[in-house]
Amino acid sequence: MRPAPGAVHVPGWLTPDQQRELVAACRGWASGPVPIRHTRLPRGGVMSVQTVCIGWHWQPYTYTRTAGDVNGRRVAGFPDWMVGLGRRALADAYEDPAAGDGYTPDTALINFYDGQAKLGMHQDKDEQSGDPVVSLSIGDTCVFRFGNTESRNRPYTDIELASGDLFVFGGPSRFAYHGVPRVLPGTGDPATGLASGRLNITMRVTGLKG
Ligand code: MD5
Ligand code: FE
Repeated sequence: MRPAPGAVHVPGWLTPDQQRELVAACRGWASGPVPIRHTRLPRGGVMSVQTVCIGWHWQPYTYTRTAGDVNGRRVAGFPDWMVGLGRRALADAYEDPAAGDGYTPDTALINFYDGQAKLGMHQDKDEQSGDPVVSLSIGDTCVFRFGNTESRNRPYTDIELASGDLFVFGGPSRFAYHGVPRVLPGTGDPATGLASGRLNITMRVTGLKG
């Protein structure tokens, strides 16, 4: 499904085994050198989503190698196997075996949503690269709001993202506004290892050096 140019939704892309392995890996990162936390916003707010980063540490609105807002430690490295997963995601989404060639994501934001968590409409523009974002969802289904590049307001399209779904945001959709207005509790399969809630992994290319 292609909701917009460059945006591709591939339902059920991850196998149950891959989902379980990703949940286990994310659990390790969540309790790794920089534990998962509710990100604080510069104006005093706190995000309802909990985030742990690998490769680079994101905080609004910058990427650093160390987590100055958590414990000052360096985040875990971005593993080669995840680069491979990102390349296969692009090849499958764009139905072009070469589409992932040269794609080298160097950070992932791993978001955990409990039943009440939401993500307001925003753009991802802290990266110095227009390379695609690869999004993987596991656990409870959510309503994902896919907007336009002009403003956080209408027109937008609400799409359900379920466990195992791949979404690639490339081309003109890379800088579209988007958000998660709600999670649908009880829709996930505990066999993934997530008893409740939603996990979303987004791989990105920061375009940063060092
Ligand atoms: C999520 N995460 O479901 C989403 C998936 C975030 C975030 O939004 O910033 O952590 S990533 C969705 C995304 C990325 C880049 C572009 C667009 C969507 N888009 O154009 O809609 O937790
Ligand atoms: Fe985003």
